[in-house]
Amino acid sequence: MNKRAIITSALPYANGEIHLGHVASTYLPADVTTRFLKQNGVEAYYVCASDDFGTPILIQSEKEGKTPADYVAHWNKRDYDDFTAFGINFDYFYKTSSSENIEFVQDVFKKLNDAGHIYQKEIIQFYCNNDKKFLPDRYVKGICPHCKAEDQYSDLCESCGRVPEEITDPKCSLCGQTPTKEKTNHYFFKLKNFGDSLSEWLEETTTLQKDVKKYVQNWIKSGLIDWDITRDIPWGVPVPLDGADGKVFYGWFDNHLAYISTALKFLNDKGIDGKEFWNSADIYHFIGKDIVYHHYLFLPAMRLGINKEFKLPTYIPTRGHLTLQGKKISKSRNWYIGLKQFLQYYPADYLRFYLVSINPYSQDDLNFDWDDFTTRINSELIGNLGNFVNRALGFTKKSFDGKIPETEPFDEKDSEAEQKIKSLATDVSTLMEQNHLDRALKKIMEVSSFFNQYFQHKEPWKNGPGTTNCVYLSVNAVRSFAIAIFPFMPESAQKIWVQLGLDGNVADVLWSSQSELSISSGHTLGDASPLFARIEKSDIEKYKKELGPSE
Ligand code: B3M
Ligand code: ZN
Repeated sequence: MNKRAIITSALPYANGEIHLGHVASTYLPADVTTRFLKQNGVEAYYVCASDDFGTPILIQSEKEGKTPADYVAHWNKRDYDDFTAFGINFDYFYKTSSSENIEFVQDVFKKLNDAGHIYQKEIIQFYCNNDKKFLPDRYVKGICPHCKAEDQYSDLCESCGRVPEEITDPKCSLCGQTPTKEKTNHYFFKLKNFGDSLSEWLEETTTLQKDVKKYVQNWIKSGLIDWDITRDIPWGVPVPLDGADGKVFYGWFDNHLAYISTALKFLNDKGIDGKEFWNSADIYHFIGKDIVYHHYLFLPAMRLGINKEFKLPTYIPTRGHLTLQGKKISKSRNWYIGLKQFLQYYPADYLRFYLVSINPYSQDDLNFDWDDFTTRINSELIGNLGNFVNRALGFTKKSFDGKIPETEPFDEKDSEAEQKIKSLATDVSTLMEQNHLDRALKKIMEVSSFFNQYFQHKEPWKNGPGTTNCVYLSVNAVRSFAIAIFPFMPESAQKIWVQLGLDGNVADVLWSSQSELSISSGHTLGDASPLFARIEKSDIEKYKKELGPSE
């Protein structure tokens, strides 16, 4: 394992609240991974930033009568607060509109320009005579020229995932009228130049997700197109060239560079050589499948274009979209659950447990379902893990006054239980290292289920032979689970830690130590308190009714 890592997740647009769809595919898997790496002694830093530029943000700030800077500052703070309440533990959360990022982006642009990867071209821009404005990106809808899907935005086809060069049958997405065309000068990045080097990089980077790689390779084979990287709007990183007055970079030119500029800012402020760290670390960019094109082509091509001055990604874990009760999430149709709202219903760990459980390391979509959520929390989290913790600790409290008794020679069942503890760290980390967070969590739950059966089989309440072994092994298993579940459910892990009467923070305990039986005879447990509370069906029915159009 590389002893250094930088982890990022797709930067949230500073343009609205974080909802369950956002956290499922990127922020939660990134947070779980970072916590796991830190437990393994890796110097890992999770950095993120709000994505502040772009046309939609400008328009929205105007609508609300705010300056764009004030508008994004509001969402930057709100998003950060919501993430924090959900246990997303960024080492640093910054913004793409930071002076450091602006300077960095301009610097990268100059280097690309000097290396001959940039050219100017007069282009025709859509203009809406009704709305009296240029219509970049999401302001034009039409038919995708690649896959012929209808009703697609001009900056990204949601059906085939490609960025259409020119959309067919364009319509203004604000008023529906057919726009006219106007001439303007734009700067282009020669993405076409990078076909071979991108292919090579994909080929040699064996840590990248196989299924995603395959179709990106196909895109390259079918021919890349150069990329228009400027816009005629007053909100963005200014193009640092004479004669480019009033032009700014397209948001997708500057936003992913904030992964680097934010990491540099954070590391340099800590007194670490940021660039040296970046280039010796494993680089993880967690994303959702809708931005594969940007992260597997634009981002690496730009780093290749500046001679790999900053290392290319080691991992780009890509996951599918979350649907809600089987339907596509939509804010306008009120078919979504805000993160903040959800956390008023249930603790963060319930949602973390559920979303990891249903989220494979693949691009398959996943579905949040209130009934499934209830079942998984009540019968798996509470019925299995919570039940075992309560039984093991509760019984020790009641029958041994909370003090771990002396053991006797182990019988076969005891030895099997001991072996489960000893192999837990490796069994789970193998899956974690392969990004199979869902399977890793499932593995822990399987071992917890084994211990429930073990406890049941031993019948310690009868106080027969082997009772003390059962107590000793069960309490040690509880300690192992606390360490193992920490990346997934940090709050509950710490609660268990305190109930075990152990000092300090479970966060600081080495991952491998979960395979030790380090709670010895004579140790006294802390105070017990209920870990989880069951979900009531009646509440769920209420929450279901809050979705959809309000009558
Ligand atoms: N702000 C959000 C998205 O398209 C976009 C991500 C930027 S990552 C550099 O999911
Ligand atoms: Zn398409």
